Amino acid sequence: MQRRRILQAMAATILLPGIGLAKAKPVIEVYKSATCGCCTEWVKHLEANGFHVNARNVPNTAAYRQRYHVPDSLGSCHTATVGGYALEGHVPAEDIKRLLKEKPKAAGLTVPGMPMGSPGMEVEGQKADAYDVLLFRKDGSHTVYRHVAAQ
Ligand SMILES: [Cu+2]
Repeated sequence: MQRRRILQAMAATILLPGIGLAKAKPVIEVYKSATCGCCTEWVKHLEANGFHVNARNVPNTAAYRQRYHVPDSLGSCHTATVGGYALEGHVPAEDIKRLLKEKPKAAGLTVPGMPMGSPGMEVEGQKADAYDVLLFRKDGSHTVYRHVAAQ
């Protein structure tokens, strides 16, 4: 009986902080132009996957790429930040969750350009292109974080 009570107490201390974390959804700050429709669709994708999003319309998105060390060659339509990382373009929510869990040494994730079929870039009746989610560093180097196959 004694042993069981200790185990219950341990379970409570292990589980309770976890419940607290699950409630506090990570906030993603998004910088986009006012006319960007696919940016808004990406924001909806994030919210549907449990993120809180603060989207701001800015006159010059390039300034945010520069601020958050996104190489020009890896740029897309919007820049965002979460948990000290930058997110460029139509990065899928599942990769953001993995990023926040694994916390790699990097500046952030980017999906360069605007691949057809990436979150926010879905077009009815259009096939999804293959694309890479890239992990990039402040020095401009990058590696493939995940390859997404064509569909
Ligand atoms: Cu876009």
